[in-house]
Amino acid sequence: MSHPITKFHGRRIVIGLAAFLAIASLGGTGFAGPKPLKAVCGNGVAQASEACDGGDLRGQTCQSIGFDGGSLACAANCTWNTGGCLSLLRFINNGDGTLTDLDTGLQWELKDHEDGAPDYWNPHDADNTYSWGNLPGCAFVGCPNGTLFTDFLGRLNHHVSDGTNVIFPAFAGHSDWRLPTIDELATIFDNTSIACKENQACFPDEFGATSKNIFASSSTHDLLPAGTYARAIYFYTGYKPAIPVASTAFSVRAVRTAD
Ligand SMILES: [Ca+2]
Ligand SMILES: [Ca+2]
Repeated sequence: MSHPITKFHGRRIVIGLAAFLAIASLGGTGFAGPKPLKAVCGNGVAQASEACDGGDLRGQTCQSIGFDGGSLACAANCTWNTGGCLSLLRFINNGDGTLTDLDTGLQWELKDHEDGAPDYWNPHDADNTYSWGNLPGCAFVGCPNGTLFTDFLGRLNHHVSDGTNVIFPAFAGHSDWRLPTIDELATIFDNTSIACKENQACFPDEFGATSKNIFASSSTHDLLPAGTYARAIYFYTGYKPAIPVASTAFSVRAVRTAD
């Protein structure tokens, strides 16, 4: 006949062993060594192939993954949300009324005083328009004697020196400003810019104040008589018309090759 207390103790031992085996079979005790955790998107911990999870960005920022700056976030599917990151830098504003395009190495003139009223004392006034050439007095058909050259570029490149010291520096310290070729001008037509969508001035947003009309290039068209039509771009559509060089309707944005 068994003792009641001994019998009670035996049951406790059996129940405890069963519980141990049940837990061990779930792999949760660690007795068999750590097992890799299955990645669960949404648990706030970036695991395995998850780029991120919730607030766990793995220590990354917009800049560390190649953007200029801004706020990096994590999307619901544990991939980067770069909507708050700043786009990659293309233009540098030089702080002297110009900006430099790192893609092309061209330095562009910025415009100002966009108010519908031209001011020819200020060659940077966005509302000014000029003629290209073939005006009376030309030594050859289609010569560049329009106000683009004699007034606009003349003012930008005006430079005074006593032979040793610069008395009057040209615009932004350079006297090699020129009209862009048609291909150079086309590199800054940007129909994805906010300005283009809002008011059809299809320059990159970094360019700010501007006309949206016919911009002259230094290139002439092959329409005859040769040299009497300039190649130009309508900056509200991107269309490239041939405009008689004697027209006074040309807007202009000067360019030079950056140092
Ligand atoms: Ca996770
Ligand atoms: Ca103006």
